[in-house]
Amino acid sequence: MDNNNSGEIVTLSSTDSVESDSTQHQAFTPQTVLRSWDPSCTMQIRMACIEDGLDNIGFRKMAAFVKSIHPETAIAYVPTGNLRSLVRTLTGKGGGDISDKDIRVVAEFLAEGDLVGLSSMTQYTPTVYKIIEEIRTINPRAFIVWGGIHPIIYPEDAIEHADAVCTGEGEFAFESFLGLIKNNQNYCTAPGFWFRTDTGVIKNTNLPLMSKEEMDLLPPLMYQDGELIYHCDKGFTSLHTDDFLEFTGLSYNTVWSIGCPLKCTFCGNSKFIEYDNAYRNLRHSSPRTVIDEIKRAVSKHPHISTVAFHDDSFLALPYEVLQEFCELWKEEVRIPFAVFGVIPNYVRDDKIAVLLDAGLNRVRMGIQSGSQDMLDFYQRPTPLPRIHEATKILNKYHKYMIPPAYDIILENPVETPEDTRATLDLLYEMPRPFTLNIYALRIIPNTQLAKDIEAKGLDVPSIETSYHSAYQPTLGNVLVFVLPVWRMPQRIFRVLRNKVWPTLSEQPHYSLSLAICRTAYLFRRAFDHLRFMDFSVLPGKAGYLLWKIGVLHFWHRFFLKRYRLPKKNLKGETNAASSLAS
Ligand code: B12
Ligand code: SF4
Repeated sequence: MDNNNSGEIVTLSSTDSVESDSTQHQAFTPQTVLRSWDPSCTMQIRMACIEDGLDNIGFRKMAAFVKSIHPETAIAYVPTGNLRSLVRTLTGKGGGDISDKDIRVVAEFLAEGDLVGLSSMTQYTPTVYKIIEEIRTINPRAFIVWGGIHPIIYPEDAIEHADAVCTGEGEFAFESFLGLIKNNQNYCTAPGFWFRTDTGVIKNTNLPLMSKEEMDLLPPLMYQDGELIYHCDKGFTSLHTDDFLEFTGLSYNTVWSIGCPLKCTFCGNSKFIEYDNAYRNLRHSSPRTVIDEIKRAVSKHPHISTVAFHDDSFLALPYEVLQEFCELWKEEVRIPFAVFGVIPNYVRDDKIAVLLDAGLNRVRMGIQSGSQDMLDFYQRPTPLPRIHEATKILNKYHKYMIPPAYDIILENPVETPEDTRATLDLLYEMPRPFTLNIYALRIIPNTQLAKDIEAKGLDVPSIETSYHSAYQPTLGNVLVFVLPVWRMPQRIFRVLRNKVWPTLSEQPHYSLSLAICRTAYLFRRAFDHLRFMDFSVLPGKAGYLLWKIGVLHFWHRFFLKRYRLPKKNLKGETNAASSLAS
């Protein structure tokens, strides 16, 4: 499609990449937007993130960028629930849904924009579909763009609802898209987007991945910079500090490095790498930039007492980069931080030591299964001996850290009895203390795992079904909850593990035992966080009050053991830190 300077639309040239698509939309065609938008008027952009929390890291990056290039942009968060709510966690309820009435109010707000930008993961797609539908009825001329993880992983689905979907990093793609609209050029040529037109879907390729230098130039993530938040039944209000306390407690959540060298079949990464193999390489802004981002957040919320890095493979960063980061951290930030997305293959003693010395207080590592066959099925090149080694390294520092959390996937229908039991064996032998992030297998549509499971003719719930609410009450699952809390005598364990069967097998159910053991496991986790006065998973005002009256500071200063790196390592030697000091 092309349009001339007067804003008239001409038909697509044969060189435009159009694939025929049966999808048609009655109310909208891109032409209507081009005609309706008068370049002498200021275009209003309204953006919203539909997810069950306030982390929204990619959206906040994107929103900050859009606002920087187009100040007439209103930004809102629409939490569908509270991912860290204590009640929801204890009752095993998922992220929550918002009512049709709420959807209408959200849509009314968004429909005031000429351009609407939505962002979400796959879990929230039913809500996003409804919001889009409502926007159409209120303002059929609004042009709706959908970005975030869902359109990246499953653009074929997202484009059936939105007018355009962003299939990769959003910043420069959107800049180019907006530039084309503002210059009355054919915006359907914007890279990194798919467009739905009357004649089919235009699929443009993504821009090259952002370089480190470009990352340094991006504005910092939106963080209480005039955004709005939607409260069910109450409507939109300005985002307030209390909202952060409610959703993220005393923590600040961010992502520094992007990319992961692996491509496990259940993970979105398999898709990112399919688009661009360069996604395997870690890219990150300079340590200076990320430290400044965190200092900015702390200057707004001095109560921030933990920073959680959700990078996919933080420990794959080179030692020298980590060291530079740690030196800045110790000088300028000086609060505990947590590293998630740890891959066993990259756990190195010296890296853990340098991070601990700077303030690391928690790690989360993916294990997924104790069966080599299952790891192979997930195409996860993290051999069991490497997993053992990683847990030992982490355990060496257990006095200085909240017990590490290991991700485990349960309920894979492909498992044999030996596979299910192998995971229990691994957990039984693992050095303690540790805790687990226990996931029942869910399928992210359009990933390799989705294809593998379909090819086997099996049925696994999709990602929209909560991970945490629907554990099968099998003996195997009960034991998974017991083992982080209690290492039972070996004889009892041997007897019990031999009675374990994969989820799909006919077997007795232990609903009450599962509920009791899960509650004990959750209490144990909460207790471990309280021991470290860590309020990153315990949202609400209690942590804030303790911070305010100085308890947190006192506790950290006088009760917690701090790891100190031996002096020779501080001078830049990269050998393993062997001696521990408190
Ligand atoms: C950080 C993170 C979290 C954090 C924060 C979540 C958040 N909303 O920021 C926490 C811990 C809360 C979390 C939880 C969950 N997560 Co998570 N998480 C991630 C992780 C590791 C990084 C996301 C990120 O920030 N990337 C960096 C940013 C820069 O990229 P981005 O988000 O894609 O944003 C860019 C573009 O999408 C685009 N963009 C974004 N919004 C918009 C809007 C418009 C209009 C446009 C044009 C463009 C655009 O521009 C952005 C900047 O370049 C990803 C894995 C990954 N590599 O992406 C998984 C991932 C997103 N999580 C996933 C899942 C499944 C979950 C959970 C459901 C369960 C779980 N396994 O932990 C929960 C759900 C909780 C919730 N609140 O919704 C899946 C999502 C799969 C899917 N199809 O939905 C992923 C992909 C991991 C995986 N298993 O594959 N997660
Ligand atoms: S290691 Fe983690 S982030 Fe990397 S592909 Fe596997 S699951 Fe995804």
